[in-house]
Amino acid sequence: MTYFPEVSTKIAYEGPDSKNPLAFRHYNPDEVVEGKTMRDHFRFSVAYWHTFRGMGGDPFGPGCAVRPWEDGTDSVEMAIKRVRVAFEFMEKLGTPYYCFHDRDVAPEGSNLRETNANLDRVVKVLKEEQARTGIKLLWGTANLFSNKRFVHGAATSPNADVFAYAAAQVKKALEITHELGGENYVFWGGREGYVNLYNTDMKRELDHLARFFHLAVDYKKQIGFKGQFLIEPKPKEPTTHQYDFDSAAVVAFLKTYGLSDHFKLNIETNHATLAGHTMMHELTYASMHGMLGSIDANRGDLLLGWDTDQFPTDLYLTTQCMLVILGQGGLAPGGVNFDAKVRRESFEPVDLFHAHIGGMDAFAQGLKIAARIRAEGVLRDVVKQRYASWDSGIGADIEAGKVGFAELESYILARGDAAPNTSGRQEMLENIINRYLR
Ligand code: XLS
Ligand code: NI
Ligand code: NI
Repeated sequence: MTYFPEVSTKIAYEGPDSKNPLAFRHYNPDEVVEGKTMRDHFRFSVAYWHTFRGMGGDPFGPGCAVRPWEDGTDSVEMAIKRVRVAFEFMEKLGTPYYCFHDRDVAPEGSNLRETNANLDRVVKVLKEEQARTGIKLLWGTANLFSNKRFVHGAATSPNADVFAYAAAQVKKALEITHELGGENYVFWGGREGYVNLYNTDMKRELDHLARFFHLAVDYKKQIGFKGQFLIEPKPKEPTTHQYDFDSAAVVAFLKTYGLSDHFKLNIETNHATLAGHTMMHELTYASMHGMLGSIDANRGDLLLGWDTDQFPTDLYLTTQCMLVILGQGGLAPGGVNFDAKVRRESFEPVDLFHAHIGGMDAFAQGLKIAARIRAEGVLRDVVKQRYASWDSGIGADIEAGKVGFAELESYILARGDAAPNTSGRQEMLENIINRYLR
């Protein structure tokens, strides 16, 4: 049985000159760049929710995706069939990883016990397909935002029962992620934030969120789960203000509550831009704290102000991502997860292939460009030169903590003024980047 007859064999690498739209032009899994294969650089992952559950609905109309395998039910049988579809797709595409929310893979029952039993039946099949194909779980997560019980949030709900429910749900999600050999576990705070401050005790909600994470850390230890915990920042949507606003807010939160040893960050492009940052900013901020764990690769639309989750195709973006990722020596055990969906207008199954191929190729090209920039040291030398005043003399003394305000005053009084500044050369640097962009 094949669910994707348009793609008869595995998508192959055909090189930059290929005109075959169902081939890779840059992603060559075995090609070694900076001492590592492309497969290991990216650890590409498919997002179960968008690719196998997304039907293209938007606020103005229902989805119109053609998915011939769907029977219109939300049964466990359908969920199991969908697992076979998913693994056929990923095998043909050649992505080594996937990610899911508990509720993407199995339907909810009428109570938690039934829901968990549904999940167990599907997890058995996921495990079977993982063993058959060698495809692995990059991360699992719990959907703590769709069900109406989470209307006011989960760990930050004003209702303590909802906190308890969320804890029970994450407990189970951790168990199945562990069972499936998941390499990470993600917390994205779907409705952990507020819509207005008139009805919100922000301090109490943040304390609860921290308590929730401490409980998760405890349970992780208890079951011997060794995967990396990740928090995925997002500034808003669905809430007006989401507590995990951006990298800086998450790092500060983790440090405030004594959690920073247990978490890293999963950074998503479209969330960065919603926060008014570039992806490069968010990655750099997390990385400089040793906390860049994984990325959700996508992009927003320049003209739309919401989380459109488009597939990444911009080479400036992927080059910048790879500069930061190479700069910290890689992402493992994290990876590059396509938290991205095909446009509503791209409704045929084969569009799922075109979308992922484009994203993988854009990242592969970004990797090759970033590696060339690094090999020639153009940016490194510029940065080093720009901060040269800190390498000796007064700069070195300040960094070493050897001087105070009084000594600095004497130093400047003796010189009369600060040494002249040098140009930032932004335009020259942009021109240099363009030289590599091919
Ligand atoms: C939504 C988030 C979500 C997380 C997983 O905006 O990106 O999909 O990645 O819960
Ligand atoms: Ni998102
Ligand atoms: Ni995401």
